[in-house]
Amino acid sequence: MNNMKVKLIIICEILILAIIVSMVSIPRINNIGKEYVEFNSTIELKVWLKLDDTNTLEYINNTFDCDDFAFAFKVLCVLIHGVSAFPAYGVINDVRHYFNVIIARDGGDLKAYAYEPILGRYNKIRKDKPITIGINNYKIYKIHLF
Ligand SMILES: [Ca+2]
Repeated sequence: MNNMKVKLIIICEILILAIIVSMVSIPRINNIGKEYVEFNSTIELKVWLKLDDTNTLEYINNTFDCDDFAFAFKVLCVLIHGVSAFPAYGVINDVRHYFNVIIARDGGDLKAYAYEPILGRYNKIRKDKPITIGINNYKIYKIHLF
């Protein structure tokens, strides 16, 4: 079986699993009218990210790479939790790298996290600081959210 067929089967399995999970637990979309839905707390976010196994998918260079991981993770977040996980890319030394931006409530504040679904690692995004994506610090001068 070629790699493309394996990828399609994995994606179909993820979607079926996400649909089944979403049928047994009602998505918590409680912010209708906003352009995003955040996690209710950073604790909830961290528990969910610990359970996420998107990083177990096989990375295939130029076929199933960073953008595919970011969009797959977005689908899982929307279907399973009813929350947003924006696929985003940062331009780093003229190279795009895709990751996810996730918003979580932290008391009365909102915090943004950069999630690297390839590695399953997250880091808080801090104003005027380089963004750490996975294990690398990037001085991203432009982020595009989808
Ligand atoms: Ca790709």
